[in-house]
Amino acid sequence: MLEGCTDWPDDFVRHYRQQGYWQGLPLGDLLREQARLTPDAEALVDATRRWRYAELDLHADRLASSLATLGIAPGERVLVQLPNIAEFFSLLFALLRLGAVPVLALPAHREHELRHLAQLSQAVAYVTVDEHLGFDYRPLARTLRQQVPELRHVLVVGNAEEFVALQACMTSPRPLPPVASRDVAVLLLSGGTTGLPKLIPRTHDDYACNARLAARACGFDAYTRYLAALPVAHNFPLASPGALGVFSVGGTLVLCPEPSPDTAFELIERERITHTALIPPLVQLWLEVAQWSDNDLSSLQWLQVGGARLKAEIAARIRPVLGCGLQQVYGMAEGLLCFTPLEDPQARVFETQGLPLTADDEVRIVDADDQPVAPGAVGELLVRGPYTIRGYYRAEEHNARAFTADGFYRSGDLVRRLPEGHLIVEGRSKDVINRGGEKIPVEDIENLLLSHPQIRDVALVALPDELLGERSCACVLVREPQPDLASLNAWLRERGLAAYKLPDRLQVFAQFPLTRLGKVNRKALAEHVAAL
Ligand code: OOB
Repeated sequence: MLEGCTDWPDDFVRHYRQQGYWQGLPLGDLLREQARLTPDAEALVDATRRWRYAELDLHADRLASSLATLGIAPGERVLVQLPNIAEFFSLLFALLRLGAVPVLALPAHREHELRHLAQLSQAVAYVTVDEHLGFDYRPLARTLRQQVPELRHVLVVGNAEEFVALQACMTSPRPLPPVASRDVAVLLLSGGTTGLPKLIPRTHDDYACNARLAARACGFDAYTRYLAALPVAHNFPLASPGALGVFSVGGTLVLCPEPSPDTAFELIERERITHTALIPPLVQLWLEVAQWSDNDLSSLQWLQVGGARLKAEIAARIRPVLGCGLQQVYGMAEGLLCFTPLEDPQARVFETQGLPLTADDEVRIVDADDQPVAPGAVGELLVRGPYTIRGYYRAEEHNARAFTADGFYRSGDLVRRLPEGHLIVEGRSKDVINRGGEKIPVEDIENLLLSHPQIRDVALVALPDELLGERSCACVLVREPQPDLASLNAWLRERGLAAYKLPDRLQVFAQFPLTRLGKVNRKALAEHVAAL
């Protein structure tokens, strides 16, 4: 296994294989197999292209050969920052076939995030796009290359300027050394941990299991036409079941460049979309617009919603307004996925976040002393299973806290379980703000703010919000002259922070309320600001 990753103990490996969770096939073969079975079926549609399975397969092979010729070797990491375009998938499968490991950054990430990811992963290459939604990624590539000299290659989709054009990497396919299914396939970004964002190593075996079984739980088949409205670098639209779930059954993936209802509704109508996935604030937006829209959304069968808690009142409006069923999804890039079963009664679907995907997802709900809570009581969810990691990448110290001695992942989510096993997410014990599904790592932003000359101390807290569920507020002790929110955010942008992490609000304090242990009392701070 890749150095810096934690493997499952042998008895678990045996069990997961015996039960058929791990099938011993590298993810690159998932596409190969589909291309063999249904070469002419439509695999992928984006703004300008329609690729059949055989074409996607060939594009991936050619790109894999070109990348090998460039000198990218098995096990090396490649930082990938691509929007929802066809090349995301030709590149993903190329890297998987090569045994090189993609590090999947989001299009919204900027210098602050990318530098950290490149350094942590010791990436040898960065792949991006010329422009997307009005942002030019090439200056970012230049800065990154200066700051991270280990980045030997920069490849750009579109007008590459001084960099290598990805579309020119098209040598004829040649045989590549085999890839082991037990090895790491991708490094995903964690949404929620203390300190700087962590990388999540997902193996071929476990990630294929994730996608294949999720596709089954969601009723995907060869007739499924899935709209990827969320950025496909995220685990939800990528593999839960998302794109990889679609490919595992020979369905069609339609890539939406951005999730606005205007763009998405056109595609739903034109492409006869059957399934899509959203985070809760987008559901509200879609519901608003759908009431006035002329688009025909009648092909839509299921809307999957996850990433943050969906309010029951909003859940109840989905069928009347959009005309499709709701499936709640509670998941995490670290592994565990829960889905409300398709046949569940409405009340259960509105009120719960579903059942764990497999019988071998071992869920424990514990109190502050790691003791099981009474049935039905709220506690922290700990989980272990065939597609839940045993450790973050190169994070030995953090892993000692984030995992129990017997290998359970501490999710930091507060949940309760109904007698039938459905989980309900009630809150959180980890230091993350969940801004409508987008996760803000509190400590990272606080450290950045502490380096501002006018800020003496800071606590970033979550405030309740109608639309997003939570918004961020920077509570600060300042030096004169006091900064205002606009100047502070301009300063954070200059440091290359992704826009969704910028504080929504700034509140200046003379002193912070403290807990009895002398720590900043974040709860009191948040309550104080919310009441202002
Ligand atoms: C998904 O993955 P991440 O890694 O961005 O974030 C995971 C965290 C969870 O630990 C939980 O705190 C929160 O997001 N979350 C939810 C939720 N789904 C995720 N909180 C309440 N209700 C839900 N339905 O967000 C993710 C990954 C795969 C599928 C779906 C979501």
